[in-house]
Amino acid sequence: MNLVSFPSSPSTVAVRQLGGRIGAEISGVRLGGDLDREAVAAIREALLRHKVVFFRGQDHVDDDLHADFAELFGDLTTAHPTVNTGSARVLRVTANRGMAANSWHTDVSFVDRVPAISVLRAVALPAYGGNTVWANTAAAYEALPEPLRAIVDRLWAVHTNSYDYAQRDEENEEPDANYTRADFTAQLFETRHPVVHVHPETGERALLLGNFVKQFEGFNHSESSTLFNLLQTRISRLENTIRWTWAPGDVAMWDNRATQHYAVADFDHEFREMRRITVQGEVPVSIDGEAGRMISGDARAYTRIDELIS
Ligand SMILES: O=C(O)CCC(=O)C(=O)O
Ligand SMILES: [Fe+2]
Repeated sequence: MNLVSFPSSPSTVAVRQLGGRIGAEISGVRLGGDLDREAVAAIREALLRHKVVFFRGQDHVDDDLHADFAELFGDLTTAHPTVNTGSARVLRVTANRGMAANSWHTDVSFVDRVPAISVLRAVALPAYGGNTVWANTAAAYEALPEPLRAIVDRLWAVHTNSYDYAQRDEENEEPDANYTRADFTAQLFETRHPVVHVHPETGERALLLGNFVKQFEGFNHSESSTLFNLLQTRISRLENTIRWTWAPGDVAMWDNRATQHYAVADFDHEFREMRRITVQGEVPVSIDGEAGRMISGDARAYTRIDELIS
């Protein structure tokens, strides 16, 4: 049998900046596992610079191509530390009651090895609404006034999957039609992370917060809440964000180490399905070089995907 080797698909990656602080659209690339090294390097560079990048017209992408593409950027995680949505690598995010991940978060920040990159594709879209918004947490840090930086530079937060600062809304008790809050918290994870971490690729300092934060070390609950709101408000101010109106075939890819995101729950009872594949990250490290550490739970299986896919 002859082995025919196909040359990798020629791509001319074009990057168009969409916002002053965050967001770019990438064209000239057909997503899959066969991109050449130059294309992968160009996408990575755009991602690190713009924090979230969007690809349009990727209707050919299925779960396998989605995973093949994501894997060009690093080893994958399992779908989720606790939620099993039917596939080892793909997290299905579905909603048919107008609910969504409508609180600001960094994905899976409650484990030690916070994912590096998330790649999300639209599978079924509502007729209206259901946008997703991303915020740049490195730019938010940069914009902090000096006295506030002095506090956060040495501040540590406890992140947990059983707590959600933003999820105080009774209506949104079950955020997703695909799994319940009980599934989400089936196993308790608690991890302490520096509020300011040094990005392992860019060296930038970025705020690591979001709705999995339970409390700041050294502050009581009410003080934590005040400080949390002060910082979160700076992260999510509109100038620091980009809002994406999804079209079929769209894929978004974000640097989870320098962003938070929020899915807007304004699509009534329309059905919406997104699928996410996640690239493994490293343990966040503080300005002083101290790494985050798990307090409860064991998340090692989350990054040992090879044992799950045979
Ligand atoms: O549904 C969305 O647009 C985003 C959901 C989400 O938070 C995620 O996929 O990480
Ligand atoms: Fe998310």
